[in-house]
Amino acid sequence: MHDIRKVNVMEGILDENDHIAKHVNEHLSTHGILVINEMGAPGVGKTTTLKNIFKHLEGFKPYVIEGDIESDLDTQDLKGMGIDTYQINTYGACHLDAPMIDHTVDHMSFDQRGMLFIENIGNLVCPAEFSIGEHVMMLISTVTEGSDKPYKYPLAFEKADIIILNKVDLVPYLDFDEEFFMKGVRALNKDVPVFKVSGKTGEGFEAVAAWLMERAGKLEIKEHGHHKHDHE
Ligand SMILES: Nc1nc2c(ncn2[C@@H]2O[C@H](COP(=O)(O)OP(=O)(O)OP(=O)(O)O)[C@@H](O)[C@H]2O)c(=O)[nH]1
Ligand SMILES: [Mg+2]
Repeated sequence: MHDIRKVNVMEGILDENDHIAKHVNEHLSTHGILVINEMGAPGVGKTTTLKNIFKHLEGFKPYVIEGDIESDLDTQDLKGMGIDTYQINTYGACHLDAPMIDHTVDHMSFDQRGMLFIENIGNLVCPAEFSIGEHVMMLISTVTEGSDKPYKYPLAFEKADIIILNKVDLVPYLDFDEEFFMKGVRALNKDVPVFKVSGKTGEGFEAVAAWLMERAGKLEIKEHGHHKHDHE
């Protein structure tokens, strides 16, 4: 009995979250903003990835929401580079949710078409369960975490629209098995693009930025065609 009630409550929370996520998605779509939910374990290079992508964005202004349990270190870092960045602190919660994003977006002004990058809480489990209004779920994985991660943490890999495999500069020092990694990814997500990059050398990010710009370009065309409900 207790178990059944628990499930129902959880479903209610997810329904309410998805409802607000849809609202956020529609609101930002009409402003010509592509929303990217960036996920990955602590220290995989989420902030480093953003900085590297920004170097290659042309015609799209980057906006950032930083999610952290505590501190605003990443926000200060990005603000120092002149990036429009807003901080959310969850003080314990292991993921961002749609109401948090909805509330934060209300305080932001989107004066140019662009991309809103939301760096989720460093965690490979909880963020994958909650939509926050994104058009694109971007998962950061690394060669340092080991090649078995798709098998152990499948949901994030299954839901990803794009996977970044970071820290490839460290491959010579590790025993990362790329074939095993890719086999795990493909079993969950047949067509997801996987980009190999290094936040240290900057290699690979031009292609990531190009992929995002193409995706954002499609959003704009759709807007002009009056298809506001972009939920690919
Ligand atoms: N060698 C190497 N180090 C990297 C690479 N990318 C990031 N790092 C380092 O990894 C550490 C963590 O990078 P961050 O970008 O802060 O990672 P994060 O995922 O944003 O971390 P949290 O926000 O704390 O979860 C930093 O010391 C980076 O310099 C890479 O491609 N190669
Ligand atoms: Mg970070």
